[in-house]
Amino acid sequence: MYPAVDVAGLWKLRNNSNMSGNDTEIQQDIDTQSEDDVAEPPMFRVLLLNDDYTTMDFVITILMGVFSKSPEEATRIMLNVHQQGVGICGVYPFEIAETKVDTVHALARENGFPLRCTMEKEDV
Ligand code: TYC
Repeated sequence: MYPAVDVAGLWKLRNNSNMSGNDTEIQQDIDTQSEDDVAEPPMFRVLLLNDDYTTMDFVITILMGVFSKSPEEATRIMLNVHQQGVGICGVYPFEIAETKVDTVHALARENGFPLRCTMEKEDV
């Protein structure tokens, strides 16, 4: 007895061996696009802004605790923000950047500081 299903036909379908040249190109375009989408999520810079009231020690503590910087790197970034007005704390996917901004604001308010933090999309 022969099987009720066309095994050879299904095998061809599975291997795309029945595709015309044009179908194959379209399928490759789709494959390439979805690979790019998965590989490169948009990234966001998290920026710290200077003010006249937040203590240097508090900013260093934030950079170490929220952005995982070493004491030396945290001090360098803090001084850069103090002198230039703004500085980059790190670059993250959207939701992580947003959570870090919220965490900085929450810790600053809890401790009575007006420290501000913002995020901006990186150019692709
Ligand atoms: N300018 C603040 C001071 O002199 C220090 C400071 C640095 C505040 C960085 C905020 O993001 C900041 N105490």
